[in-house]
Amino acid sequence: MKHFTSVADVPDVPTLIAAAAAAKANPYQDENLGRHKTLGLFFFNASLRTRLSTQKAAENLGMKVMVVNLNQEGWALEFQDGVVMDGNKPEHIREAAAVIGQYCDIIGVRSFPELKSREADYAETVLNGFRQWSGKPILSLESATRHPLQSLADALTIEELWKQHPDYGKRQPKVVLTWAPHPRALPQCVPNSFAEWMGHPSAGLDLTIVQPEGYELADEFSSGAKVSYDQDVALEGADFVYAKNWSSYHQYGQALKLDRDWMITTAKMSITNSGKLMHCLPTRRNVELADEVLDGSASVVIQQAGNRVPAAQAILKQLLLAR
Ligand code: SN0
Repeated sequence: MKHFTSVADVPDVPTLIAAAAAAKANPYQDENLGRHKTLGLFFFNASLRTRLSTQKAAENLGMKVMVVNLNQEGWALEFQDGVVMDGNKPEHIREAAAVIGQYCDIIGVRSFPELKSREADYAETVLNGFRQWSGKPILSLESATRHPLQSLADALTIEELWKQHPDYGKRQPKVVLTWAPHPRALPQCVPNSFAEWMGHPSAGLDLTIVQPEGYELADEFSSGAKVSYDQDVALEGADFVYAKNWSSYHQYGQALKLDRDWMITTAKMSITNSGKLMHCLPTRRNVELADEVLDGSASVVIQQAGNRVPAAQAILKQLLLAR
């Protein structure tokens, strides 16, 4: 695996999930693999889980890690070619990425969408700028359209829990990705990636995406899923409920309405088949998820966040091996 920016970079997803499970069981099995190798983590947006879990995963592999909050600490970067740089952006991505490539063996980048122009965001200008000009393997720490590190941790979490279920081996688990309310307009990254990973036949699960009208994801992500507009119907018999807010793709970047009755409550969870509740975090309590659910036994969000470490470790290992 040369880069990790989407599921398309992964040769075989089940093998990668197994590698993440192995890294969880024995975190120091490859503690010398990253010796004398440097991981640079570059953030244009806030991060808690991604930053800490990727740093810890790299350290488990013996790597050195440099973390930079580029939006606060670096020079503002110009990404357009051929511009006269007499404005407020002192450095071009061509030099910045090439220089970072001199210092780092693997480069992680977090860059959310601006949610103003669909064409600009879905062109992945920032991620691709680093990819094009650094000459080094690129690790997405959530880009404009995807969050694949999260999806691998999600896949590991579902596998761990489903293996303990009495129906394991008898049927596919029913997984429901549900839109949930939020006071702001958020990226489509997490649901895009979740749909792209879990809707693939090799995932071996039955995926439904449920959302209010106008919040449909792009077909390229949702084509492997059943699509529903009725949350109560969709939740029937669910083994896993993945709640997340996202802004509209078709009315690009907009929060169309708040729809507070889409919040996940105990009453909603009671429709499921003793379903487990997942969320990538951070979550807005009592807007997306009610306290009673988040603090109750159905919630697996902390296990899910814990799994970010072995997920990142399995990916960094593959990137190190491919060098
Ligand atoms: C990000 C998102 O993509 O939805 C990161 C999730 C891993 N979430 C937010 O930006 C939440 C911000 C807020 O105001 O709650």
